[in-house]
Order: sequence, then C-alpha cells, then structure tokens
Amino acid sequence: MTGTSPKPRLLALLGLAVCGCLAWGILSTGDAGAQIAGAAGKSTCTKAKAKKKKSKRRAARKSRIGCPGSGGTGSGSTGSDDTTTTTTTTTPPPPPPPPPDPPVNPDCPLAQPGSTIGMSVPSSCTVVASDTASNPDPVPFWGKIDCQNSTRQAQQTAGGDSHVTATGATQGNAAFRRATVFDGDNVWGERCELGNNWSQPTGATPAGPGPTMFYQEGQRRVTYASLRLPSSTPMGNSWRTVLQMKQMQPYNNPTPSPVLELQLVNNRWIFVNSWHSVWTAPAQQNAWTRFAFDITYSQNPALGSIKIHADLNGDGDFDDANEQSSVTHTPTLRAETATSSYSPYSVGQSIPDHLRAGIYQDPNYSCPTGCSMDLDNVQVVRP
Ligand SMILES: [Ca+2]
Ligand SMILES: [Ca+2]
Ligand SMILES: [Ca+2]
Repeated sequence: MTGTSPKPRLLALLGLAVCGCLAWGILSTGDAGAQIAGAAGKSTCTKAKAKKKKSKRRAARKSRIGCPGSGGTGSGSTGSDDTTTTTTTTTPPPPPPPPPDPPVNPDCPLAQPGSTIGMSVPSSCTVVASDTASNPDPVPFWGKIDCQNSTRQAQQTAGGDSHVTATGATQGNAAFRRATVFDGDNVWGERCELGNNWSQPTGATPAGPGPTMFYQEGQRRVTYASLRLPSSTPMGNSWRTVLQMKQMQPYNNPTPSPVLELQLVNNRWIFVNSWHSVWTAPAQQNAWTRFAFDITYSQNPALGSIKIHADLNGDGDFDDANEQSSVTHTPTLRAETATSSYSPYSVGQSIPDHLRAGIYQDPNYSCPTGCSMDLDNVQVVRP
C-alpha cells in the first residue's frame, strides 16, 4: 500500500543537507506557493490564484502534491488556508504589535542557555498550552480542522498515550485524537491536520491569530507531543508529514519548505529543517512515541537551535540509545523578504511559526479505507 516512492527518496532526504535542490524534488512537503493570497484584496487574490496555478504545475512536474502554499510553506500545511482566505476582500489593517513576551522565570531551566530538559519540567516553568484530547472538539486548542471534512478527525476515548504531561502529572484521560485521510482527499494535498495557519485578525476564516502561533523570534520553547501510527495504516517509504512548526501566513517569503517538520518515512522519524534533515531515529508502528522538541526560535542561526528528545522504547524516559539528538544551530524562523498589503511584516522581520499536526502525505499512498495518525498529550512550555 504504500507509497511509492522508492527508497532513494529517503536517502536523499536524509542526506539532504547536501543539496537543497534534491530535497526539493523529494520531500514533498510542500508547495510553493501562493498562499499569500488570502489576505489581500481582490487583485492580490487574482495574482495569488495565478501563482497557485503555477505552483500546481510545478508541483505536478515534481510529482508531488502540492500545496500551493502560501507563501511558502512547504509542507503544505498551509495550503489549506488558501482555501479559506480567498473569500476576503478587505485589506488587513496594520498588524497589532506582537504580544509582549512574559517575564522569564530564571528558576526554570529553559531560562539558562544550554540547559537540558527531561520528560517533564519543574513547576518554575510555565505551560503555555496543553491538549490531552479531553475535549472532543479540537478547535479551541488548534483553531482549525484542515481535513476533507470535520469527521476526518475524531476524538477516541480509549487507547491514548500514557506518558505524563510536561508537568509530570498524569493526563487524567485515555483519549487521543485521530486524523485520517482517504484517497481523493484534497486539502491542498492529501492532508488532515489540525492548526490554523493565519496570524491576522482579518483576511481568513476563521480569523487569526491561530491559537497555535506559539513561536516568536528569540523565544525558547519546549513542545511535548505524543504520536502514533496505528496498525491500520502502512508505514510506507514515501513522504509523510506528521507535525509541523511552520511559518505562519500571511507573508511574502517565497521559500516553499516548512521551516520545521517531523516526517515518518520507512520506519524512521525524520526531523526536517527547511528540507534538510537534522535528526532521524527508528520508528515503531502502533506504539505511542513521546517527543520533546526543545527549540529556540530565531531567523539567526547563531541563536536558533534544535534538540529533539524521543522516548523510542516507550519506557517513560529520554535516556536510552538514540533518544536525544545533538543540538543543531540553524534558522528556525523565516524572515520576511518583501513588503505588501497583506504581509504584516517588514523586510527582515521574523515570521512566527505555528504548530500543526496530523497526516499530510504523498497521495500515492493507497488509503481506500483511510490512513491515520494519532496525536495526544501536547504541551508547549516556556521559561
Ligand atoms: Ca490523552
Ligand atoms: Ca526511553
Ligand atoms: Ca492516496
């Protein structure tokens, strides 16, 4: 059932640090594009639509799916926004100033550069947001269901992840969320993801800012999340994106790749930064894997950093072989590249990332009865 693409793609993916262009062809995550559109006025929409068509052709050529991305993002994630955004005709007002970063508690380890974290963090750290799937409705936490229809995602009330939350407390429920795609689904690609990729109060439905806009310039955040590929879904060797921290629309930067994404390919987890693989580890099917993504968000590679923790053997710690990556210094936010009526950013300003998760994959995966990813126990922590 799986996908098509042959192994070479994975190899290329893994090696992609070597050649971005290679990665382009391979990782499909995304698409280029035009999301831009959404925001703007009518003429901009037209322009954006043209861009979308262009990017669709390009995508077809590469035999990936594309999400037209708005502005770029790759893995499409964004794409879905486009669908909603084109309905708007008003020009967005100047952006509100970003919310002030709350004062840092120096006792939280995250306040100290280079500090390490574990399966949970001390109470001196602050949990910004948490989703243990206790609410059947994902929208209050995630903001939007980017699936063919709302029934493609559902809360399951038994069989959820059993790891503790970021605070060390038990979740208090056995629920989790399942996101499913069927062949023929097209939400800017074969996608069912949770997350509202829109930062502005006008220009899209639902309005932004999406509640998962967690990541801004200069901030260190740890994102905990538990993921599972259910036994009903083939592992496969083509691209499949299961979580993203993606530059948030609207913006102009044309670089199509998602700045940060987690892929699940060929029995491997692969963390990918702008189509460059920064970490990989073996993945098990039908088992919950607990992740902690300890990331400093910055367009400046001297400040931006990525360290990944994964409880690969499910024993409740990040201390076993291959369960912690080294620290990679790299840009983890994109910078705006041009001004426009729809981008709230000035040239050079950092575009925030938003969290989204679910399943977004090569449509060549055969999923006549549905292919799914399970998601549970998500927390975002700050110092
Ligand atoms: Ca749960
Ligand atoms: Ca472990
Ligand atoms: Ca398919």
